[in-house]
Formats: sequence, structure tokens, C-alpha cells
Amino acid sequence: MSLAYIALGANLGDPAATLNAAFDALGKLPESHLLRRSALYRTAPIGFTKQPDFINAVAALKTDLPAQNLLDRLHDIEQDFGRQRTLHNGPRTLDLDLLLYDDLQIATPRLHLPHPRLHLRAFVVHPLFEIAPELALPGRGRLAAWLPAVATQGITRQ
Ligand code: PH2
Ligand code: MG
Ligand code: MG
Repeated sequence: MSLAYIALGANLGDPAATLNAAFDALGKLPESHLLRRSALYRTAPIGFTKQPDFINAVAALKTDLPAQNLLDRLHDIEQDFGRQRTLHNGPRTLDLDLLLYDDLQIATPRLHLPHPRLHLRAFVVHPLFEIAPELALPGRGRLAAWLPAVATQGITRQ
């Protein structure tokens, strides 16, 4: 089986309830089981800042789905939660991003692994560190080494 890490984020509706339901949906994916889930974190919006705070979390998923197939399933779950793709980086009911898939390093128009900005975002680095403190990022060294780089970004464990 492969090991995938997935970022969960939401800032519309009831984000905490959405993330809890999304963890359940991840656990029900075929040929997969949910290995670990982080706590929920309240985080300041990065990028487009005039939007509500996010609730973010990270999941570790054991899976036999190939990476591209898993990505399609994540998009299906986003659709199930009523996501509308309108404003780029704008508010969303649910965002599921594939962060890592084993040690895979690929860059296609649809899928870039590791996720190209994951190590620069407190809303990913902190929950990921919580569930996998020893993790190494393919091409970027130890995850723990990136904690100082995100120290100024607002994040509170719920
Ligand atoms: N997602 C983005 C852009 N900015 N900021 C926070 N705090 N959390 C997110 O999940 C997030 C963001 C694009 O997907
Ligand atoms: Mg995202
Ligand atoms: Mg996304």
C-alpha cells in the first residue's frame, strides 16, 4: 500500500463540521483506510486575505489507489460538499489537496507532488508535524526544519 497525506481546508458554512465529515469520507474511499487525522486548526487566510479564517487539518491515508485516481476521488468529495470553483484561492466549503504520495516527485498540469507550497504554509506544516513529526519531504529535507519558516503565520489549534 502507499501512504498519502491530504490537506483539508474550509472557510464557508460550518467548517469544523465539514472537515469532520470529510475525514469520514476519506475513510470510506475504496482500497484505502484512514491511518491518522490531525486536530483542527484555525488559520489566517494566506494569499487572498479578505476572506474568513480557515479551519485546516491533515489526514494520512493508506491506499492502493494510484495518485491520479486518488486526486479524482478527492475532487469528487469536494463536489459532494458543494464546492463551487469560482474565485481562485477564494472562500470554499471544502478544499482537499494531495500533499504527498509516498516519495513520488512529479509535475504534470493536473498533479504536482510534493504539493509545491506545502512547506511554506503553517496551515499544512503544523498539522502535518503533529501527525508525522519525523517526516521528510522529497527534495526538501525534514518537515521539522520548515517550522521556523512559517512561524509568523497565524494558527491556533482548536
Ligand atoms: N487555501 C488556499 C489559500 N489560502 N489559507 C489558509 N489559511 N488555509 C487554506 O486552506 C488556504 C489558504 C488555497 O487553497
Ligand atoms: Mg488548497
Ligand atoms: Mg485545492
